[in-house]
Amino acid sequence: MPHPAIATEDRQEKGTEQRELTGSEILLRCLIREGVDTIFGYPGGAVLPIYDSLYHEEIRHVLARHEQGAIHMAEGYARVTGKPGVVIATSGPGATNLVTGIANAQMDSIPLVCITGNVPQNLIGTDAFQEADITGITMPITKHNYFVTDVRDLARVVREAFVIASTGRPGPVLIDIPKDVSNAKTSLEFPDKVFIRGYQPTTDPHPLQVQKLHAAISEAERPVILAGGGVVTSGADQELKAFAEQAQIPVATTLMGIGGFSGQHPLWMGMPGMHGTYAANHALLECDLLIGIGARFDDRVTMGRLDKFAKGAKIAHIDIDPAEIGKNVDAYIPIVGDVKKVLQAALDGLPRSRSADWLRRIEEWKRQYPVTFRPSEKTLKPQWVIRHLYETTGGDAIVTTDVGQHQMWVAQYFRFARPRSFITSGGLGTMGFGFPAALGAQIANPDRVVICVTGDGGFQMTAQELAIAALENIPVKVAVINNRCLGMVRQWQEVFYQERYSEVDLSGSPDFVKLAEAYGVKGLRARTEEEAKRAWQGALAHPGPVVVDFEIDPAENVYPMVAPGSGLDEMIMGDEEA
Ligand SMILES: Cc1ncc(C[n+]2csc(CCOP(=O)(O)OP(=O)(O)O)c2C)c(N)n1
Repeated sequence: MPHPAIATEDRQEKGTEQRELTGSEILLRCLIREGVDTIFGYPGGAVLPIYDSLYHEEIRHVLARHEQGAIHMAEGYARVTGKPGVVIATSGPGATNLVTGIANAQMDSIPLVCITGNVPQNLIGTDAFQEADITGITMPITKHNYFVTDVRDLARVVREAFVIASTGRPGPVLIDIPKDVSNAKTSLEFPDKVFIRGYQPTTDPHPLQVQKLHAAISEAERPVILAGGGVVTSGADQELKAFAEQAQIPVATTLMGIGGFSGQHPLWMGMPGMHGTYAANHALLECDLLIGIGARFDDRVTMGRLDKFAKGAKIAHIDIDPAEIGKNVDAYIPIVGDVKKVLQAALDGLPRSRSADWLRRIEEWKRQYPVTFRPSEKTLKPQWVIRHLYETTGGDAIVTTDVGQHQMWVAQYFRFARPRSFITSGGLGTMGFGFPAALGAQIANPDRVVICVTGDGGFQMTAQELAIAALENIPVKVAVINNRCLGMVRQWQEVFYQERYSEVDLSGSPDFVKLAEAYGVKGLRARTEEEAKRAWQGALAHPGPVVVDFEIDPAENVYPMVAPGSGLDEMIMGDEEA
């Protein structure tokens, strides 16, 4: 079944508004018709007509302080709502400042519609002021992109962009609009359905493949589910729960899959891979059936050592994107389809696996080798901080992170019970993502607690967006896990480069409490557990945005750890966990 917005033949269904409008007016009418309530952006010469039209429209625009901030806000918004996030930037530097966010969205399958202005078409190719070939630049990092040459195409292009961004495997779509097109006039015709040649994502699974999956499950003694971001994206958490319970299969959730299966469920084994749990990694090593669901078997899970990965297992791979099947691992049972629909189909007649002994063994691993840390009287432990954030919110918060050690500690110690609650940069590993993503997530969910756990390095990449938190009173709670260094890089230099610490010292960073206050945001600091408890309580009680600077021991490392190039059987447990 195609998406309801995709026509099955070359026929467009049209709305009726016939008055002559400019390209920029058409653009905004189309965005409103798509249900867009918030645009994140930054103006400039090439988008002046669009911003002039915006002046007359009742649509919320968040004026970020950097285009990277704007696009990560749009990503945070999209990740928690499932709706495409919308960002606008001007030509040249405005457009190129979006590039990191676009690549991030492409890697993490985030639906985005990115609108850029460009110089008028008569200046294209002349190295005009603020000219950049943004469609060329973003060709490999967008799901699709458009350079609009005729205002009469604009309404159709916007409709197509939303359909492409949000259907199949979601992703970023860019629309580059030269200034002459946004100024040109035509009558507006809304196309309701669009025909996109070659784009008909397969959503329903082949029944024969589902039968094969049933047969494999009924024979399996050591089955494992590897649940990825596709479970969250397709809204299949309830189906996955029923599937795992009915077939009695333990579940590992990848970084992107966290929240797709409750971290409080007895069948949950935690995250696998480089900083994964002993139970999840050993289950992947020893399973006889591995069911990958909306997961892409990337190198942070397999360690690139496919020779050692699930060696004795049949692999079933469920994914909406046929290009993922067979990309990293050979699938014995490939199933192309929307994860939710595949699981719904598979639940009908789903057999129980013969996993009783296996589940007992996994329970034993979980009991014997939990993710743990040694408490300290002297220093504030980051793991303790994350566990405290978890306990004080009952796990019912949206948490965004940046990239580095703190990100892994959140993945390990915060037990997410709900999907769309853990918002992190998984594929691209984008420092600077966490804070603006939290602002976007909070804008979409004003009533939920939104926490940004960030590093002192990553926070400084997009901290200028504190202005937005203050101005719009967006009550995000920022927890800076401050180790005064680039912690994850420092850890690698300690473990793999014989403690040669090269350019990881972040001396010269601002006082984060004063930085927050300079923007009109509440700032608090904690160096001990007592101070941390008090500061965090104050942060949660405060109705507006807060930055809490948790000063931790710079020598703290993330364990367990698997060295790159090693197999999952070579886990470094760390002295605390050994
Ligand atoms: C934009 C960007 N530049 C560089 C890196 C490489 N990198 C990965 S983790 C890391 C250190 C992060 O330090 P910090 O933000 O303080 O977090 P911590 O690891 O200390 O928790 C760096 C530099 C990256 N992921 N993203």
